[in-house]
Amino acid sequence: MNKKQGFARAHTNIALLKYWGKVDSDLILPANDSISLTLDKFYTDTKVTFSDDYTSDRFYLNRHLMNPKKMQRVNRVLEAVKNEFGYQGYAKIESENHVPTSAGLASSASGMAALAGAAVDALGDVSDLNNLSRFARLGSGSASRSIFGGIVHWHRGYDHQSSFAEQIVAEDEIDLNMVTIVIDHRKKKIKSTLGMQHTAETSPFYPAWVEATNQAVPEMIAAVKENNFTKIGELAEHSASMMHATTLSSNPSFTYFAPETIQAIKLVEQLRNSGIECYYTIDAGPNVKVLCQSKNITRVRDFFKNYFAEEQLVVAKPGSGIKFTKN
Ligand code: 2P0
Repeated sequence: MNKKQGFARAHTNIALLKYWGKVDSDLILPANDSISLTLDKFYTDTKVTFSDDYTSDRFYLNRHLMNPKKMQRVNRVLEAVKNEFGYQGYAKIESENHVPTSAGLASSASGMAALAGAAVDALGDVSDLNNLSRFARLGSGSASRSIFGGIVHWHRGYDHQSSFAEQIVAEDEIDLNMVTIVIDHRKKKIKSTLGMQHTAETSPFYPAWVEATNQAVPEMIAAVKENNFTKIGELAEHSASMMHATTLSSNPSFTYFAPETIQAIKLVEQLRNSGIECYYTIDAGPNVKVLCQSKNITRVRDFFKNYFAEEQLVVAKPGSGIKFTKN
């Protein structure tokens, strides 16, 4: 049996300047650039085996076989990689998620990045990280950023070739940490893909969102390169607020916020006003992520322990880019 095997580990990321809406939903070309922080603890390990003997592609997530009908995004990545390397057989994909749902983080970014990396590792050369980023993007937009460690910039581009991510600074060059307040760890009611599409189609604020985000990109890049925590935090908080304003202004309107989301926002403001510098960011769900410097992680956690259970508070630090071994 002629087998080719590849492996990759990719970490999740949290957007500082958010991706929210596409101009092309087949290629996953976003309306605006985005910038993210890759996180250390949460990752996906994926092994891909190609064999001429297989008769279909199969995907095992945490050892459970995925329904082939739910494999469209996996197939998009696989087909693109197979085409690039001229491979005609099928694949067995074995993926282990180390992104506990209880951590309030999504796993599609690390999952699709690890899939792209392992598939390319099996068939060809993994040294072109920008190309891995393009393949990951075809699975999930935010996955394009999970190829790299530290702080990462996804260029929106205008076609498959020009839409990929790049590292701005490495994980050891930035003092930026995240304390997640897990308000609800259940699956979100309105998936990001649908939420962003509805917003882009119906919010009169949407063009302003795109323009404001693209304008903030050079400011965020400069702030990151200077390790200017205040500026990074202010830009990140504003980006999250603007993104959530587009959902409120869509028609029919919706919000990802729960009552405790507002409570946590107010507490972040209170803590900041008391002299402990921190900023919030929020994704397509109710959980609030608090950005802070290393010296304040314990103080931030201790403050929030007064209002939330200890298990609801999850700390993450900057993480590394994709790896092709387990160590
Ligand atoms: C982000 N989110 O920049 C934004 C902020 C959620 C809020 O990227 O449709 O799962 O697969 O490209 O990548 C989540 O969206 O969406 C996301 P698709 P994805 O992190």
